[in-house]
This record gives sequence, structure tokens and C-alpha cells, in this order.
Amino acid sequence: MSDSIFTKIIKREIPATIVYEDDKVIAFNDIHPSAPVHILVVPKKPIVNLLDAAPEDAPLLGYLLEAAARIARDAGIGESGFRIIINNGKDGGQTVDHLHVHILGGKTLPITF
Ligand code: DGP
Repeated sequence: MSDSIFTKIIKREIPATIVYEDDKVIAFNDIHPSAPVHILVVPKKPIVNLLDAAPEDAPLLGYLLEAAARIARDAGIGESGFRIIINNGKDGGQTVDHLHVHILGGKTLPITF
């Protein structure tokens, strides 16, 4: 299987504004921000989406959310609040087939479905 765009960012094959990285996840600014703060948090393991996650990935999924909260706080939106979104599959609006958490904040976000 060919590398996703996000794996290419992890491998530094394409550029991104990286705001956090450790051995399990990487976080970088979304290229098309939908809010003043729009960060993507991506597991380095190339899981396609939540449906592709195995039971043994549960600690990694928990870590992804814990890291997202830390990254949001470090981005200055911990107090004001933020939204976490995970799009899954076509109807869920997923366009990149590599699991990722959107962190959105920096303004009062509209409720839209
Ligand atoms: P989703 O629709 O949940 O699959 O979100 C994918 C997001 O990824 C979308 O908001 C735009 C962002 N994105 C796509 N390609 C790139 C890229 O090459 N660099 C960065 N930084 N973000 C990207």
C-alpha cells in the first residue's frame, strides 16, 4: 500500500508546520484551516480510520485524545474550549485515509451538521 499524505509528512517527504511530535503521534497545522486554530493529530501507525483500528490499538486511540488535549492547551485554546472531530469514511467526510483527529478552536464554533 502506498504511503498516505500524512505518512509522507511523518517521513518529512512533504512539508508541514509541525507543532508536536513524539514516538506515537505527530501534530501539524491543517493546510486548509476551518478555524483560527486547526491542528491535525495523527498516529504514526498507518491506521486508516476508526473502523480499521484493532482492539490492541485501544491504548493508542486513548493516547491520541490525551495528546490532542495537551496540544490544544499548548495552542492556547484550553481555557476557551475547542472541538475534536474524527471523520470516518466517505459520508463522514474523510478525505485522507490515515486516522486523524481535528482540533478546532480559537473562535466560537458554529454547530453545523
Ligand atoms: P478529513 O476530511 O477528516 O480527511 O481531513 C483531512 C484534512 O487534511 C483536511 O482538513 C485538509 C488536510 N490536509 C490534506 N492534505 C494536507 C497536507 O498535505 N498538509 C496538511 N498540513 N494538511 C492536509
